[in-house]
Amino acid sequence: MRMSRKTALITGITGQDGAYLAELLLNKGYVVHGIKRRASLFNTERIDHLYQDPHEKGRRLILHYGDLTDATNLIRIIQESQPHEIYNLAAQSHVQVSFESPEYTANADALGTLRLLEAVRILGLEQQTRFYQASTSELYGLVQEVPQTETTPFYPRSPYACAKLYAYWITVNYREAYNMFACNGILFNHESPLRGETFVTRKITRALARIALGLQDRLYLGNLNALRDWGHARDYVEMMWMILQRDTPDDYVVATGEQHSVREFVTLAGRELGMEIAWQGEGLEEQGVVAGLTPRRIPVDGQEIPLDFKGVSVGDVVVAVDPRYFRPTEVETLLGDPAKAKQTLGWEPRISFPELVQEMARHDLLHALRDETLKREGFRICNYFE
Ligand code: NDP
Ligand code: GDR
Repeated sequence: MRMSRKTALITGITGQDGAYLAELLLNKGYVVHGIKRRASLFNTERIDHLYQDPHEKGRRLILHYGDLTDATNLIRIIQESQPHEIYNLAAQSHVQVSFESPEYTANADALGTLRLLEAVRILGLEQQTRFYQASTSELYGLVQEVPQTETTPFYPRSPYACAKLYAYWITVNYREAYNMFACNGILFNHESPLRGETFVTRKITRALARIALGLQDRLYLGNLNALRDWGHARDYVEMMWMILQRDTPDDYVVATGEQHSVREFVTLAGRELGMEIAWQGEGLEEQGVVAGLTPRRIPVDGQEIPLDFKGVSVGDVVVAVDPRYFRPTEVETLLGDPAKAKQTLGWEPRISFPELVQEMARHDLLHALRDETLKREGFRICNYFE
């Protein structure tokens, strides 16, 4: 008997989570449809390894141009793909940027979710299509309870969080009003080598790797005291899938239950790259100073990258505070309690905080080495006809 394949539609497939989720679902045998935005440059780098030529027969990854701000386009894509599962990961996901583009953020993150849910309803797919909404620990904002659970009251602190609050409740509302299998995953921060370069973890590993190879002098950061519950995106996308495989729809906190400061992240990432960073001064004057360097070879992807610290010395200030990265209203501390996800879904994060930092630091070291080699060696086009 021929088993029919499950079909999923991922909005935000070109983002960090979209890339990991697409890979996971393809490995599970799904046909995966993804929505990508039209851009003036290629924007599919994170999923290029999964790409299948449109001329290939039986291809299981199909990309559609689309945008969460365009309802007719969403209706057409859902009609064409007839998904069993929709994962709504698309969003203007940068908290600080949302203060600069609040209306766009509300349009994409809040109304975009409504447009998808309405599209499902307009097409009469309420009982066929399951819906996952990428909700966020930013909903807790000014935290009312520690640790945060599914019942902790929300107190959003940014236009991003306010938009996501609407998306959270409209998902619950469509579940209750139309009996849809619609769920929220309230995910705490999750990172990886695929993380966008302007989120703090990736900004740190990328900058420290470049400092270690003499490509950059200093890393400027905002609030070093911010505390986050950081997990690995690869672990978290598995939870998204598990949430939609249950018999009944529900909302779940996904977190590690462990908290670290931005400063601790810097210290650990520095250590991974052979740089001991000591902290001195306070507030705006606080600085991260190189207190020790350990030249060594770091194994990355089967290669050994030599670290001889030609461009950096003990005593150099490599981290400084720049108030431009402060937010008008900050989320100082987040710590999740994933007990419900663990008990109900049997979920356990597999990748520890030190392992996450190590993977990101090593990945960015490889990238920095590529840039450094190009800078040192230059690029010459050979004349094959000589
Ligand atoms: P990214 O910023 O890496 O990816 C966002 C994706 O959304 C990209 O594919 C982006 O496209 C796409 N996108 C943005 N605006 C639109 C739009 N108007 N129409 C269609 N697509 C759009 O985010 P993450 O992968 O980290 O996060 C995935 C989701 O989970 C987001 O909704 C985020 O808010 C939420 N979330 C993330 C957490 C985290 O720690 N990573 C924690 C909790 C929630 P393009 O590539 O073209 O920019
Ligand atoms: P966050 O992630 O706002 O939690 O949202 P981000 O990495 O941007 O900030 C985390 C904390 O670090 C502080 N910080 C800095 N942040 C950035 N980006 N750049 C800096 O230079 C810097 N210095 C200090 C921030 O103030 C903050 O306290 C992420 C996004 O993925 C959201 O989409 C998601 O919903 C939440 O995580 C959970």
